[in-house]
Amino acid sequence: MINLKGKKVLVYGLGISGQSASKLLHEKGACVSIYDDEGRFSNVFCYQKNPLMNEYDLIVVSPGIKVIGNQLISHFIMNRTPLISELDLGFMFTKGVVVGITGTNGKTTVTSLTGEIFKRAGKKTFVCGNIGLPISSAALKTDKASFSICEVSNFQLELSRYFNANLATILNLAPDHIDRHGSFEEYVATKKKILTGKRNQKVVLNFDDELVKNLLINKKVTFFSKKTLNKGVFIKNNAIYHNKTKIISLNDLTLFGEKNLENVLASVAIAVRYRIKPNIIREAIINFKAPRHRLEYLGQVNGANVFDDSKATNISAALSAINSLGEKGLVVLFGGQNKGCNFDELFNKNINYEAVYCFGEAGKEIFDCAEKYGYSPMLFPTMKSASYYAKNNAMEGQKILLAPACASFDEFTSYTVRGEVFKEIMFGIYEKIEMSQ
Ligand code: UMA
Repeated sequence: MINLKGKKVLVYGLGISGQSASKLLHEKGACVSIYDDEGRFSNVFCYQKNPLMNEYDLIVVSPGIKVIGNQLISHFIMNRTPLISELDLGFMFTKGVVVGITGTNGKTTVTSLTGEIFKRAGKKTFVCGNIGLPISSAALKTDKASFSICEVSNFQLELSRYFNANLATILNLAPDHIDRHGSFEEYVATKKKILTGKRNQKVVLNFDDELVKNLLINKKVTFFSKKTLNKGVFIKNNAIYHNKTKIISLNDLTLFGEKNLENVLASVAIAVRYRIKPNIIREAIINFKAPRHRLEYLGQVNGANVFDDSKATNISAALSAINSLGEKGLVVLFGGQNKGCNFDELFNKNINYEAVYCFGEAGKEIFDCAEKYGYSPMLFPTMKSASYYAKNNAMEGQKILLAPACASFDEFTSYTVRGEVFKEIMFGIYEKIEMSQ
């Protein structure tokens, strides 16, 4: 743990992470300055109008700030001022066990479910990180007996040097956030930082993901798999097993789809590493309610079933939603802001989509790609217009799926808002809001 008393620390970026970091630093006696490129905090007394003019002992960087090409960060690197991520700061002051969960898809579900299992086992549990509660906020509440179940994003790992979770897991790896990292290789290298290689780190990896499976040769790895393995956490006789012990029958799972099966396996693999009893794990899984906007079943419109997977912000997540639902009667809504991904994979698998609606900033690119593979897509300026069209043309037997394969920021402030608006359009509420404004 570092001594921050009297140290001059600049917090860069004042979203929820920066604010939590500032509070923690203040409580630890640091002399805190803040800076945000948007300048909207310029009235706060410790705001620095021009941080380039000052010297600092430490810079704490918020996850949303892209390191490459950032003038301020380059300046501090040149000056040899230590830079750490908010994740590092929070970790340094977290007591007890830290479980770090990363991967391209499923992080939030695994973090929530694992948290529920640990809580049910009577452990003092903090569910934190990218899921919404910054680790800096949870840190000072932890003690030796605590378990911090922390969702870790590649953004948080980018500048991280000290985060060393007692248990680390990478759930899966597929192209995502290429716009931020420059290449898939760089993205994978960033994710891999969660596996510090320290001797006592427990590691949980996905045996079914070739890239993840081969990341580490470590005796302490626990693998999880949808196939039957000799040991680890796996499926046998229509049930989830840990080695020879049956944990739960697949018939008792309440989460929907193949991807969620992987998520449950991952949470079980984490729980068994801390010797949580099978009946506790089982009860937690049965009582778990899936986080919103992840292949969430919304209901029926004109006999069509409607699903919201607004969280599917990359190709692999969208494909996994499609695989879970099956192609019969599938009407898909793709679009938003491209994160540097190539859309071919959505169309080169011969999936028999009933209709493809493309929208937003990346709409034309997706539309062209779909046409290239012989589909007859339709192009809409926004998700809202595509959703209205899907609703007005909904028919019995269809499955209308919002799985955009893109970020939401061209039209919305987050994937959550996108999902809410989709639901509101599909079920009428949004029309009322618009009309009354
Ligand atoms: N800012 C700058 N300069 C920049 C970029 C941003 O000054 O170049 C400022 C903005 O003006 C704003 C602040 O930074 O005032 C925003 O900070 P931030 O983007 O780091 O966001 P936070 O509010 O701190 O939220 C972050 C995560 N957001 C991102 O990583 C973009 C949240 O994940 C996370 O829940 C939260 O910390 C708590 O840990 C969101 C996310 O989209 C949900 N994550 C990505 C994902 O899941 O794919 C990685």
